[in-house]
Amino acid sequence: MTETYTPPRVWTWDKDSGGPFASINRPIAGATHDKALPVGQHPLQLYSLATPNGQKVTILLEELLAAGVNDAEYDAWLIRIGDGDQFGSDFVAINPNSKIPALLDHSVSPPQRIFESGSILLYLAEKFGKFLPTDPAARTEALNWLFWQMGAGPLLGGGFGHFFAYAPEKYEYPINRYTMEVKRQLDVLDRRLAEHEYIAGANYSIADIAIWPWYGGLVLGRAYDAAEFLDVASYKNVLRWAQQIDARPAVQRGRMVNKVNGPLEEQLHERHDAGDFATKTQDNVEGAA
Ligand SMILES: N[C@@H](CCC(=O)N[C@@H](CS)C(=O)NCC(=O)O)C(=O)O
Repeated sequence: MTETYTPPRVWTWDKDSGGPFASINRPIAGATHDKALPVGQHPLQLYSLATPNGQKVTILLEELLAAGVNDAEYDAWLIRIGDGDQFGSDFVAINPNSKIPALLDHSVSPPQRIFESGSILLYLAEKFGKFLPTDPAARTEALNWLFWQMGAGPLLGGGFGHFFAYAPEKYEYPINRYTMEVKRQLDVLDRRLAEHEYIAGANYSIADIAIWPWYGGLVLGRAYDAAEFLDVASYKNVLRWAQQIDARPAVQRGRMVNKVNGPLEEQLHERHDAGDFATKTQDNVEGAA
């Protein structure tokens, strides 16, 4: 029998809650320290980390560049959330919510701040006229799914992933609750992808780019070590779509940017130029020699 907890009348922050994020979780917003952020040579300055939310933006930027949009060149700076970089003063000025990804567009005056991954995807898709259909019905469908991800994702990450993989103890109630919901979400996607090649229809869009790092990663066995538990192989259409997107070179590059875990050859801590990927490959060849 799980020990039960009787909440006090008023919650107070008197002890850390345990788990791997205990040191960065706090119940107050705002900066904890003064810290200037670096600014590179390109108009787009990204401050991020290669979590699924971070990967959405670097994948879109790499896709835009691959589609010939040279103005999408960007500098990607590393924000180590485990070290509290998201609470530095310059970062908080871009994102008062202290979460990666955060983008500053210096091509407009004054520079435009963009936070929330969905807002960043929409901003870039509209700015460059790519990966978002212009036909009103198709555009609305893409936005339906973009916003679906914004609502659904926290139940996967903050709900299922947290209690299945990160909570200091395993509790049956939250694991059951969020497993039920995540399997329902996978079924929603599976039914949609049974009838359409991509999430929004016939064309690859920011809806795929938002959903893939979370749900594609999950069915490809890259998240929470939960592939068997969730029986991801049964969502055949999601798997087909996930593999198709995984094979795109821009997606492979986007996944590497600001990555600080996994195999070294997949990590590009900062990205300032398309050549950084080639240099990285060269480093690896030299490293292996
Ligand atoms: N809704 C936000 C979520 C962003 C988010 O949760 N970012 C996490 C990493 S995936 C973060 O920066 N966490 C740092 C913290 O919670 O202090 C988005 O889509 O941009």
